[in-house]
Amino acid sequence: MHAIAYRFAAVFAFVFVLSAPVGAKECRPQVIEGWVRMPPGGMAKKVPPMMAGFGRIVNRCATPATIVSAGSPSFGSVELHETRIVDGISRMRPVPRLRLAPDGAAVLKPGGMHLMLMRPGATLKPGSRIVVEFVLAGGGTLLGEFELRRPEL
Ligand SMILES: [Cu+2]
Repeated sequence: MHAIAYRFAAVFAFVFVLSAPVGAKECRPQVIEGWVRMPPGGMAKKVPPMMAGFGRIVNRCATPATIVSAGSPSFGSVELHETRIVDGISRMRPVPRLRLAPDGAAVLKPGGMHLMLMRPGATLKPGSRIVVEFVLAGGGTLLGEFELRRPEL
């Protein structure tokens, strides 16, 4: 009798643990296919002052979300930038707010919008997984994972 009761209790607790965080958590956008471009020449000699991050930020929620800042334990600072051609010259400018419509997505790609990752830590190497935390308007956060890759990949 006791053994069966314990087993039911264990199964119930397990299901509760699995389902509780999902039910309690608000819907948040997700980062998919995140990667960071390692500068040409690698980092054998010297850590470069900055790197660019790419991927997609997908909002599968029923409500819009706005990213207002970003940070990473692997970098001194992180900003969202966009690249634009002005008078034939490629220029970058910060994107202070990135709004994601319901079922919308932002594409970060070379030559377009990107994450500017400044002052990298010395331990980064190809294959490193970089965690970036995005802060949403209203105070929520979301975590994205970015893989450090060589430029030719
Ligand atoms: Cu930039």
